[in-house]
This record gives sequence, structure tokens and C-alpha cells, in this order.
Amino acid sequence: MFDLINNKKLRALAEKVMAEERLSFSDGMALEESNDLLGLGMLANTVRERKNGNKAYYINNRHINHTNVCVNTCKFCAFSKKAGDEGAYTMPLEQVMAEAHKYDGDGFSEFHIVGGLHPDLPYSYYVDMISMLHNDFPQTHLQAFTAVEIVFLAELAGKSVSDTLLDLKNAGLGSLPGGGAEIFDKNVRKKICPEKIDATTWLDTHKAAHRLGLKSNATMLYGHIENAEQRIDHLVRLREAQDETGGFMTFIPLAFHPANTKYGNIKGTTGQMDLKMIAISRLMLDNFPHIKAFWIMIGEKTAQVSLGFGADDMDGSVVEEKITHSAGADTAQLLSVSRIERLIIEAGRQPVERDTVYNLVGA
Ligand code: V47
Ligand code: SF4
Repeated sequence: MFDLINNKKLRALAEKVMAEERLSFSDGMALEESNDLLGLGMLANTVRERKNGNKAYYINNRHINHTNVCVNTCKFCAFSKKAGDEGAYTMPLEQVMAEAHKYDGDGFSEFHIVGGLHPDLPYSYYVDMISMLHNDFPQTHLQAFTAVEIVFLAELAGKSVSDTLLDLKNAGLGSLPGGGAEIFDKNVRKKICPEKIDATTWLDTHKAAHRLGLKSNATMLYGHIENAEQRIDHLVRLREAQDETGGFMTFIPLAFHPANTKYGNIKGTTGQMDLKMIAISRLMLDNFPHIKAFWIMIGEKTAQVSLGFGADDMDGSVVEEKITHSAGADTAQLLSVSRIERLIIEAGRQPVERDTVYNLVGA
């Protein structure tokens, strides 16, 4: 089958993939240097089918972004505002609850909750938010607060990261989303998000969560000022962390959207790059069970095609995502379950509704 791959280096990697051998950093660079998208896709699809067969997962979920007020000034972010700016908002807890109850009866299994680093909200706001949601929605998984938010909350409370995670877990937190990873490289980070926690702190926060029994996801923001070497370095560091704890469920490559950011001059990613990132991450992250195509960022059509290029997960119905839409995403706010299933079935895959931690829903 791999005779069809026209690139010599890629054909050599095919042998490693077939033998289930780990790809090295320099193998990763060879993947990056290849423009043989079909070859990359074929290899990634082999791993995808080995791990997940013909299944394509999705979740019926709802996003809540409780505030866009943030003390940081990440240059790629179009979502954050300073308090008092036009468009700045912070939901009191009653409003968070009203938002959550808007979806009563919709059959969702997850709330995905992320927000800015607000300068004035007390620690109790976050712990109470989780316990109030958990109280009203005991069956709904709460995937909340990126590692960046967790470290911010720990500093706010004067507690260790582990104790902060424990407070939130005791209140009903189910898992951590994968945001805030951006690109681990120190020099890129200094330019794109100078105030953000460094790579080691991000990774240590996830490892601490895993040790407390909380699963998590990981992301990588690509298509801005980073280069191929920095992307492969990012994946290798994630793979090493996963070797230690095994607590990551899913990797989500995030396509940079430049509109309304400080990088408005950068062109958005292309379909070739989006599919290549899915394939490369599937091949490099041999210890991650799942690779997610976040349709909000790459569009429904590319997400559908990515199911043959390494992805086995389409995320979910989402509803009212603000982070990417602030940065010019022209995707819808909502994909109905029937639309997601149609996209998956037309791609020749078997749609499987999951909850956050990949239990089957309604099975
Ligand atoms: O960390 C911010 C990214 C992330 C832009 O865990 C941008 O299942 C593109 O992490 N263009 C937050 N991306 C979202 C996130 C996420 C999304 C979906 C699923 C999961 C999961 C996690 O969004 C941030 C940052 O990397 N981001 N601005 C932008 N202009
Ligand atoms: Fe704040 Fe997150 Fe935006 Fe950075 S990416 S400015 S931390 S909301």
C-alpha cells in the first residue's frame, strides 16, 4: 500500500509506522518537510484505525466563557478585553447558571468552561461556579479552566496547584481542557504570550491533575510565527509528559485565526496545513488515544476530511464559542447532532456519541 508514497524519506517512515516504532524528532521534521499530503494521510490513517478502528467520536456539549476580562495580553488573542473596555463582560454566578439552564433538556453531557484571567474576581467565584453547576447538573461532566487559569487561581488563593485542583475536584470539576499550551518554545512564547506560564509550568499543572485522577487534553496553536522545529518540539514534549502520567485523552491542533489580533497581517492557515497538522500529530503522539479536529477552527468540511488523515474525534455541538469567533472564524455556533452524524457517515466512519472521558453515551 505504501508503494504509492512517492517520497523516499516518507517510505522509510512507513516501515517504522507499520512496525509500531516511535518516530524521533528528526522523523517528525521529515514529516514536516514532506508535501506528500496523501502519503502523510495514509500513514496517519493507519495509526488512527489501529487505535480507534472506524469510529469517529463526537460529544453533545455546551461552551461557557464566563468572562473575557484578562490581565494578560497574548498577541494572538482577539477574545480578551481590559475591564471597562467596550465589549468587556463578566458573568455573575447567577448569569452563569442562567446560561447553563438555557440548554435544559438538550441532552448534552458536558460543559466546557474557560475564561480570561480576571483581576478582581475572588477564588470563591470559581469554586462556587463549579459546585453550583455540579449541584444543578450532577450528570453533566464539567471540563473547566485551562492550566493557565488553574495557576492563576492557585496564586489568587495562595495555595499550591495540587491543592487548588483538589478544591475544584471536590467541588465537582471533572477534567481540564487543553488550552494555554500555545507553542512551548521559550522564545516564541516570549513574543506571542509574554505573561503566560511557561511550558514546564503548563506541563506540571497537567501532570498534577493526572496524579489527582483528573484527565485532561492538550493543544498546540499553529500557523502564526512558529516554525516546523518548534511544532515538533511541542509534540515531543507532550509525548514525554504522557509517558510519565498517561492522563491526556486528546490532542487538538488549533489553527490560528488572525482577525482582530496583533497578528492581523498573518494569513490564516490553509487546508493543506490543517490536514498536515492532524496527520503529523497522529503520527508523533503515539501515546495519545485521540486526535480531535475542532470544526470551529478548521471548518466543518476540513474536519470531515480529517477523519481520513488521523483524526478520530469531531468535538461537539459547542454552541456559542467566543474565542475563535472573536478572531474572525466564520464557522457556525452550533452543529446539530444530526449534522455531525451526517458528516461522519458521509466520510465512511461510524459516529459514536461519547462523554468527555470517552464513555459511550446512550449505549
Ligand atoms: O489556549 C486563542 C486558542 C485556546 C486564538 O480541550 C486561538 O477539548 C486560534 O483550548 N486563533 C482555547 N486559536 C481553546 C481551547 C480548546 C478548544 C476546543 C477544545 C478544547 C479541548 C480546547 O484557544 C487558547 C488558544 O490557544 N486561541 N486565540 C486565535 N486567534
Ligand atoms: Fe487572556 Fe487567554 Fe486571551 Fe491570553 S489567550 S489574553 S490568557 S484570554
